[in-house]
Amino acid sequence: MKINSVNLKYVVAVQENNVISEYKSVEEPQIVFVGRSNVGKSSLINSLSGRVKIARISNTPGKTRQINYYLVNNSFYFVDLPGYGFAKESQAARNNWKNLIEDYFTYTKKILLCFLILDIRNELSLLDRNMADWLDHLNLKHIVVLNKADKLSNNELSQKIPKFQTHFADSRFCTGIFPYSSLTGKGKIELQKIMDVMLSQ
Ligand SMILES: Nc1nc2c(ncn2[C@@H]2O[C@H](COP(=O)(O)OP(=O)(O)OP(=O)(O)O)[C@@H](O)[C@H]2O)c(=O)[nH]1
Ligand SMILES: [Mg+2]
Repeated sequence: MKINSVNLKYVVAVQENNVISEYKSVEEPQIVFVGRSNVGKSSLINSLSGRVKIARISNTPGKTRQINYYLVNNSFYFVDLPGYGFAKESQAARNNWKNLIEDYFTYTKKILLCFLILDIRNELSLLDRNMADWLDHLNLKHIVVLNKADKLSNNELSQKIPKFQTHFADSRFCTGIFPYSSLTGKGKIELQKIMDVMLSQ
């Protein structure tokens, strides 16, 4: 897939506990990026887009606290969801996150694919498990992206990847698990091919 243009088109945020419902009007097909805070969702969007700075990244976890819609090639959206499991967050903020995400999945009809992003160095957390189960429950195809693969040696990678494969072996809608590095571009060709297939269907 050749990406010619990527533009931030909509931002949906929580205000005073009420979710702005603009996303209900976003009808175009969407590829969604979900995962724990700081795993590299925004970096993955930048990497796949070939743009260094389209999605904001930061060393401070919890950077993306709203839903950002990036229009790609004027035809579909990359959707950057706020990360879960951000430790320094109030209960109210967590509830807002939950409402926002639940509404997103409830009202968005054309989700082509989800990228569930994990940090390959970490174990699968309960929150990751819940998210994966939820995607299965919603009948949403998802690809597990084991990001930050540049942080591990080849030997460590060959031990880690099968462990994650075991975790997702019973998942009905998980259609692939790929190591990735937004830093080196490892795995990019594989994910591009998957997106091409989804977009052509
Ligand atoms: N080494 C390495 N660092 C990465 C990679 N991807 C992201 N990072 C770093 O991880 C940190 C978090 O990246 P973000 O892309 O902001 O993560 P996020 O998941 O969007 O975070 P939130 O918006 O807070 O949920 C940044 O310091 C990135 O530079 C990667 O593949 N390799
Ligand atoms: Mg982010």
